[in-house]
Amino acid sequence: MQETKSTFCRICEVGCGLNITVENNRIIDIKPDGEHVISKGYACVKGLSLGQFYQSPDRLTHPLKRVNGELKKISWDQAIQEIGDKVAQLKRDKGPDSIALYLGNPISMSLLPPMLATGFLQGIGSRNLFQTGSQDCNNKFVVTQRMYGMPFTQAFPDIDHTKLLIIVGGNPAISKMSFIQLPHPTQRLKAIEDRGGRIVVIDPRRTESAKKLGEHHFIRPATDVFFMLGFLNELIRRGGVDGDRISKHMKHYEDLKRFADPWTAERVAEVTGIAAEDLKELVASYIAAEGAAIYSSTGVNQGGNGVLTFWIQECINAISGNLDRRGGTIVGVGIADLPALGAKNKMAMGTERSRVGDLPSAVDSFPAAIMADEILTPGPNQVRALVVAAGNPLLTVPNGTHLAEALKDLELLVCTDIQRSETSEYAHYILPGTTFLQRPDIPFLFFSMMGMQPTPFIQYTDPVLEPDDEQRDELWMFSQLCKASGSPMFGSRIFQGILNLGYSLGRLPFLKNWLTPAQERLIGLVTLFTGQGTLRKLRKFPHGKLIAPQQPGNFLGQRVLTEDGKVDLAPSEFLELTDRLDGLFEQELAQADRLKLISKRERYTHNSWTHNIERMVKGDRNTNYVYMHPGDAEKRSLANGDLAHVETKTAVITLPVRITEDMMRGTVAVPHGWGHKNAEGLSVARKNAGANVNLLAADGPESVEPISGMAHLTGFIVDVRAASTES
Ligand SMILES: Nc1nc2c(c(=O)[nH]1)N[C@H]1C(S)=C(S)[C@@H](COP(=O)(O)OP(=O)(O)OC[C@H]3O[C@@H](n4cnc5c(=O)[nH]c(N)nc54)[C@H](O)[C@@H]3O)O[C@H]1N2
Ligand SMILES: Nc1nc2c(c(=O)[nH]1)N[C@H]1C(S)=C(S)[C@@H](COP(=O)(O)OP(=O)(O)OC[C@H]3O[C@@H](n4cnc5c(=O)[nH]c(N)nc54)[C@H](O)[C@@H]3O)O[C@H]1N2
Ligand code: SF4
Ligand SMILES: [Mo]
Repeated sequence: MQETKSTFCRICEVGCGLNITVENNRIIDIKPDGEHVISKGYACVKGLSLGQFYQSPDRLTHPLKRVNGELKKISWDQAIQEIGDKVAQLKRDKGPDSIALYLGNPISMSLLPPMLATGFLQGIGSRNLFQTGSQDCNNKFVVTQRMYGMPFTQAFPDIDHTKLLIIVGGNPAISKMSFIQLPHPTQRLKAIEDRGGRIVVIDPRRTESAKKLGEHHFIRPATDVFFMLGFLNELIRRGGVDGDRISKHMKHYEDLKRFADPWTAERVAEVTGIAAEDLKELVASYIAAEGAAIYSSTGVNQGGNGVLTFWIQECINAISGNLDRRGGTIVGVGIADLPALGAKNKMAMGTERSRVGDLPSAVDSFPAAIMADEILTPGPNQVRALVVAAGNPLLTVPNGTHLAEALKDLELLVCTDIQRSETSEYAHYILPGTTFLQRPDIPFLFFSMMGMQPTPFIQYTDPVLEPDDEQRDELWMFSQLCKASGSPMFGSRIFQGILNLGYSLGRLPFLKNWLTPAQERLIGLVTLFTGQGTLRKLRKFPHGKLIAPQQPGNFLGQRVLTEDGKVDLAPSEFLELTDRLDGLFEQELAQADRLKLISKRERYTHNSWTHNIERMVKGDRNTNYVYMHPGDAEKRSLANGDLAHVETKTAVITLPVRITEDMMRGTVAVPHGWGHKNAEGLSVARKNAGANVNLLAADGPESVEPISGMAHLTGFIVDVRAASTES
């Protein structure tokens, strides 16, 4: 019998409402949910094409073990026992840190799986957590930890009231944004202009967003820190600061002012490529606007200076009086006050140092860009086993060549995924997990718990599909791994004991429905304790339920979690980091005529994992390209469609060229997530391989950004030449 169920997509942060028609556990149709309280009938091609994923013969349905180089189906009992034994042996012989976890992006969009995976690592007692935050956003967490006292305190632009929004290094039209939950972002942002406001996009590419929304300024890649500095300098010069707010709620303003003093609009223009007059006009408009905000995203985060850039951005929003103001930026309140809870329990504030490179942890994890070194560098606590939970680091972290070498060296590599991947080609065991449509959920943690929602709502979804064959959910999988390795989840014997007992008794047919520990039950506890009611109540709102709107004016003086409750405008660690800026400025001037490479996200591909869906790689979408300006192409005798080598000290990749005026001169863009030619288990992606741009990026402790450990994935120097020419 056909049945249509309302749920929400969890591919990206938006979480669009979907109506999915199912028959015999198969998807018949996916439509946007017109009644959804925030997405209101909006969904993108990725969510709507999911049905094709479920038709693929490449889906994982059984645990696999590599035996003499071949993958063989094995039972769960065997997989759990063998992995558990190996983990226990390594923990005993080489210490808990010899076991590491890489937590990928896709399951992090769901509430429980990331907690359960880290609960497994915590149970073992290992510090070696790696996660995609060091590829996309850890700079933001470390900045707000120092400025506001907690990484989970994140301000977002008050989209529905702002008069001026400056978007730096984000492309809402394609990515649908990050650190703010905004379905149909272009429509929602367009409304700013319709109200007579202004949107300005700062990007080395004339992006889809720049074309649809407002004005655009090209910026030389990875010079955003100088743009922000020039902005700050001009803001102070023009007296665009709110002295009252500063003296009441902030500290170290004088240090900030002193530091900004030499960075005039004229000076920074030399490296950013944004004319001093344009910057001055923008600052004047920012000051004049009744509510303005600067927002930045991965184009800044991944550029090697994400900490300094985001810090200065936050200072601009704060000292101008726009932080915690209508039309400025808002620090939302989630269904739970995660920042306060986190501060009380010292969550994500760890100060561990990595074994290799002595780097600090950020939000309790180490940079994924040192994972290969942690595996390959001999000595006590060397990583010997890696569990990859919904990740494909081989394609998504810098220098996949080095990582491949490291993965080969591991004594144990376990990948849990929904299909095979480039990373799992090196795995000893591959475990079939569930997809988000097979799990119950509430909206993404950032939004439900950190309140980064312009229109707050709560929604509960039951699973839409049952697991197929031997697919298993993360609660079962990680609790079984914990049990088999003798390491209770979260290090709690009580919690593990309850899970064990539940699963054992749940085997008895008449108790099955009562005692099987289900993810639903845990989520039910979360909704109950956060005052959202029982799941039974929430099920009455299948399209979501609006909750109290976010308000400005309740953060400063009330929810700032630094010791004295004041916003720290100049944390000493950041001031120390500014020593590097003069050198960087000189370096920029010296390399002004070199090409820089930037990232580019595409409408049809999601990081590395949607390339096995036929529709996503149809026609000329069958590869990634090198996008370049006509002038840069001509100089290298490259015509549209020619093959070009793109080269750094780390590697050379070869791709067809696309010539476009949308690129800033001196900049080339290559989409990431490609390079599937060795993916045995991905029949479609393999034929539409493209090349892995991250082979060009450097890894290792020297290559990551200080403090945040962010990988440097955009804005680095490359050489491009026709593939027909020899080097
Ligand atoms: N279709 C699609 N959507 C996605 C994803 C996907 O892979 N595909 N990924 C999802 C994920 S995991 C995330 S984290 C979000 C990210 O969401 P966004 O941060 O919005 O990501 P991008 O679309 O890559 O936008 C980054 C922009 O930065 C620009 N840029 C690159 N280098 C620089 C620089 O040095 N300075 C400046 N000012 N700009 C620069 C790029 O040209 C690009 O326009 O997107 C999510 N949404
Ligand atoms: N050059 C460059 N590199 C980048 C970026 C960039 O902009 N430029 N962006 C970075 C960003 S923002 C991110 S977030 C990272 C992403 O990095 P990763 O998380 O490592 O990679 P993904 O491609 O998102 O997906 C990882 C795997 O998860 C699997 N998967 C999907 N859904 C599920 C599920 O429900 N359960 C399980 N078990 N597995 C599932 C997929 O099949 C895939 O194999 O990449 C980063 N890398
Ligand atoms: S915008 Fe994001 S959440 Fe919405 S359908 Fe597309 S991928 Fe899914
Ligand atoms: Mo991301």
